[in-house]
Amino acid sequence: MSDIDSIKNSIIEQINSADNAKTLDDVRVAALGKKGQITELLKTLGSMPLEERIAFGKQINVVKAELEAKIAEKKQALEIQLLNEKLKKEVVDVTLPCRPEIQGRLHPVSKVYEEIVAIFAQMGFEVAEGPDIEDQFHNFNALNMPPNHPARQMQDTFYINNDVNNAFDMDSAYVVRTHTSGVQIRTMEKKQPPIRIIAPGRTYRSDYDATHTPMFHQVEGLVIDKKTTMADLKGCLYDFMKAFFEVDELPIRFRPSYFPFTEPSAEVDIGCLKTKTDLIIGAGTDWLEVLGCGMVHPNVLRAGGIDPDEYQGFAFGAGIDRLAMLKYGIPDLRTFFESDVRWIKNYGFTPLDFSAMTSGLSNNGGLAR
Ligand code: 2U9
Repeated sequence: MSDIDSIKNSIIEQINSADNAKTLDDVRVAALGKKGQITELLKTLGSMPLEERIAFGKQINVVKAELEAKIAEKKQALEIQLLNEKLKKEVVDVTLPCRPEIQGRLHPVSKVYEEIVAIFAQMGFEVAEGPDIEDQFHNFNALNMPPNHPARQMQDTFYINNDVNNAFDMDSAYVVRTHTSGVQIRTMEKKQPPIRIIAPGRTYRSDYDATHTPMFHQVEGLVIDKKTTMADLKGCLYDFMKAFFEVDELPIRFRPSYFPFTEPSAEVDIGCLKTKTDLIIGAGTDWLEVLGCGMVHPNVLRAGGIDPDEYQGFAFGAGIDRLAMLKYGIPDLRTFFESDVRWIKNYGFTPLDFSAMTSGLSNNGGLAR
């Protein structure tokens, strides 16, 4: 066996027996580093006669490439071994029962979601759902928001770039829905009136402070029939508010407002008492904004395939998270989505006390806090 072969075999043996990344790297440096065995051999080439230099040079380079490949292979094997050991150590048995001191809690948003569904179900509404990723027709155009409408601007809406060539086209791009209104458009496309639905779900806008998070929850409602009027809208929302806030007498006022998808439009306030530390709903002389609503704009009915000369309807929208903050006295919206176990212990609900109109809506006795 030539000298170079025995050097190679000895290095391969060292590579094979290295059992961690540090030892392997030491072997690499000792063989291929600046003063490594193979590098030293290369240095002897200069003093050789030409023919011998060519042949020996070739031989060393082949050995060098072979050793580099062996080291890379071993490095990968060691990394996989390390990962497998880590995974084995960190394995979690998800079938184990929960420890009693960390019993699961229902998030206030889930609780309020259930309460809202229970109230509207009692009134004969169906729950409708739709995609979180919407096309611009269902999120904007059909809602009487033509291109260049301020609500479509970049700072509010998250646009999705799904072009394989990364060529972003603002006009054809999909969006993550800025409201659940696309669900109502899709319902109108599928079904002629009478329509009586609520559309609760996640919505997304580029905004972040104590009362805004980039993902939030909305519930919207839509009622369409031959003779649906603003009086029906007022009665429906009044009954909803009283049931939701669990008060028998509730001052409520409708303030004229503007939304592109409704005409006339209104914002709804409820009477309350604001003190330095408390908010009491249904008492006092202060007002609190809780909802937006109006009669569905004829252009919106038409976009959904419904004849505005035959049918009319009302719609409303509210923030579920905001309703949860008001009902359960939670001051900062950002804390809702931080997954802090202390927060959910404080503000969460026992999961088995489900919300129903027949058994007391919020099950206050079952409050986890
Ligand atoms: C269709 C027709 C009309 C839904 C409506 C509002 C008023 C409204 C806001 C409440 C708080 C959004 O989360 S929020 O910022 N919404 O004020 N929403 S009317 O109107 C529709 C929807 C769909 C087909």
